[in-house]
Amino acid sequence: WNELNPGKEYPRNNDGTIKLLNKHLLELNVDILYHLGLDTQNYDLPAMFGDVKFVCMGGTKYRMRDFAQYIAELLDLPEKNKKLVNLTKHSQRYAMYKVGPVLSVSHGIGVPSMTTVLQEVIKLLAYAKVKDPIIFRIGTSGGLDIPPGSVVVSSFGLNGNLGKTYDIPVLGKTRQLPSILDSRVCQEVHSLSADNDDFNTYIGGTMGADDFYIGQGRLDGPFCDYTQADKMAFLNTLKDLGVRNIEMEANAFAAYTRAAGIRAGIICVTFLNRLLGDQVTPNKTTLNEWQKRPMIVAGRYIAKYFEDI
Ligand code: R2B
Ligand code: URA
Repeated sequence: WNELNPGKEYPRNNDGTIKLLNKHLLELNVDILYHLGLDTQNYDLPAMFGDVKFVCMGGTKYRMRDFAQYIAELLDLPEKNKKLVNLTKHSQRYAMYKVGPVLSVSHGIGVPSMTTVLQEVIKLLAYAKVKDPIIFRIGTSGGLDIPPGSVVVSSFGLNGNLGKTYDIPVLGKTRQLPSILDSRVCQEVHSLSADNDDFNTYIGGTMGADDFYIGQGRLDGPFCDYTQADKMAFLNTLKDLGVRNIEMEANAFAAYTRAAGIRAGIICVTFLNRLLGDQVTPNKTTLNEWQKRPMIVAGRYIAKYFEDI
């Protein structure tokens, strides 16, 4: 009973809308989505967001604005010639842009920041009566034994204790939620990698660490009491478990989207090969160029979806 959603894998209503597994919400006259700067009383959420099909989340506000702009051009949407509006602007913590059927949302660094806005996005999708949405995380990471600039499509999430769960204390006891991602979405995204891309796209597990330095086995943080050999042993253990990259949200993102019954995928570029070092050395131009790769890969999936229907 550790799971928030112990029963069906996808708790959906018959029409594909999201069923929120929380009966307390029925007692609220108005639900305030505090970090999104929206609520169920002053906003017509079905009118504003009912046509959403994809939500893409990523760390920074600027990257998610760029992504929205990229999608507007890719899908040839009317928004491509308009100035994009940050829909969360009253709340200031995050940014959210809507271009046609795609929502582009920033989530900050790390699990608590990401899960806070993700949970409000899940409620938003439910209140807006969005049908069968798919959520992607497009992000950055450190790779394991693959060339920097490669893209990884995650097949599962792993926590810092090498478990395939997101562990969260609830009322004084730790719950363990399985970090499972939709394997069809993962395969489909990967299948869209193109022969003429100037980067490779891999499928593999993704470790979500609770820290950038010791939490990812780095030697270059302000604290470190282990050796280079200890670090290498750890990274090689990860590799043997099928982990291809390390970032800071994957296990919780996988766990919460699954608990909500929403199909999800994680697409990250790698900025370095962690078997060769810890510092992120490429220059800004290179990193900016590489950050577009998860956008390109997610964009292909989204464009194909609308071509096929
Ligand atoms: C990847 O990059 C960020 C840290 O630099 C973090 O949000 C993540 O998962
Ligand atoms: N983001 C991370 O969390 N780790 C890296 O090594 C690079 C980007």
